[in-house]
Amino acid sequence: MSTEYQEVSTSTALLDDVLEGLRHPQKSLPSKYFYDNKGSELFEKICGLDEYYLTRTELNIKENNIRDITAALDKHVQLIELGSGSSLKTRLLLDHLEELHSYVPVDISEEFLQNEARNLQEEYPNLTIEPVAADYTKPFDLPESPDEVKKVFYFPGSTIGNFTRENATDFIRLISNLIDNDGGLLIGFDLIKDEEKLIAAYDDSKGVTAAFNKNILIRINRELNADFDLDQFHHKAIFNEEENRIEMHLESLIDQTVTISGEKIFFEKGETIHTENSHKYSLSSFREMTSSVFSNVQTWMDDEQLFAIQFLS
Ligand code: AVJ
Repeated sequence: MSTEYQEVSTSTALLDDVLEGLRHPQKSLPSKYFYDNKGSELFEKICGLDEYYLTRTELNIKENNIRDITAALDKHVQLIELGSGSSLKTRLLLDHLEELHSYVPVDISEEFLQNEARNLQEEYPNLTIEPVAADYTKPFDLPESPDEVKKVFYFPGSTIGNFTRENATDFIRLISNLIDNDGGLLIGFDLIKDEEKLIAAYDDSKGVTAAFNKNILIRINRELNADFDLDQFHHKAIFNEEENRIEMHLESLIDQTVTISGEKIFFEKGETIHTENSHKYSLSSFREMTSSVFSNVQTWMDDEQLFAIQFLS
C-alpha cells in the first residue's frame, strides 16, 4: 500500500467513523483517533501520572522478571510492537533479548512513529528497526523475515482493554494466525480492582486525562472542519460494573448543535459522547479469550496484583 493512498483513506475513514459514531442514540467516537501528535504526547504524560498506576506497574513487573520473560521469548525473534507509542517501555526488552532479529514498531501516528524510530536507532545503532505506520486493528503488511525467525507480537499497556471482549477475542485469533514459526504474543492487561483506584486513574487531579479526552474534539475541529466548543463539553470517567470497564465520556453541558464537514449534529444538555472503553480482567476471564488459540500461558504480576503480563504461545 502506498503512503499516499493510506493518507487519503485515513482522513475519509475519520469522517465516516466520526459521523457514524455520532448518529447513534448513544453517541460515540473510536478511541483510536485520540492519537494524533498532541494526543500521543498527552498519553505519554498520562503514563507518568501518580494516579495512572498502569504504566509503572507494568514496567516494574517487567524489570522484576526480565530474565524469565526474555527466556520465554527465546532467540532470533522479530519483535513486533503494536501501538508502539514512544517505545519507552520497550527498551528493557531490547536490552535483554538475545540475538534479536529485528524490531518492528507499528503505530497509527505516523509522524510520532518515525520520530521515535529515529531516536531509538541512535540509541541502538546495530538494531534493525522497521517501523510500520498502520492501524493494526485492520490487516496490515509486515516486513519480510527469514523462515527461521520467530514472530513475537508485543502488545503492552493494556491496550487490549480498548476492545470489547468480542473484538478482543477476534483480535487475539487474528494475531495467532500471523504467528507461523512458534512465536507468540507478549501482552499486558489491567486487572479488576476497587473502583476508586480505577476512577482516579482515568480522572486525574491535574486534568491531563480530561485534556486527552477533549483533544479528540480539537482534532475533529481541525481535520474535519468542525466547530465543537471545548468549553461546552466535560470529561467524565465512569466504571461500568456489568462490563468491568472504565468508560470515558464527553458530556454536553448545554443543548447545542455542532457542524462537522457540513453535517449538523444536535447534543442535548447532559448527553454524552462515549469515547473510550478500558476493560479490566481477571486471570480467568482473560484466559477464556485466549485458551482456544494459545495452549501455553506464562503469567507475571506485581505483588498487589494490579496488572498482569502474559506470554501466550
Ligand atoms: C492506552 C488504552 C491502555 O485505557 O488505560 C489512558 C488509554 N485512556 N487514560 C487505557 C487511556 C485514558 C489507555 N490505553
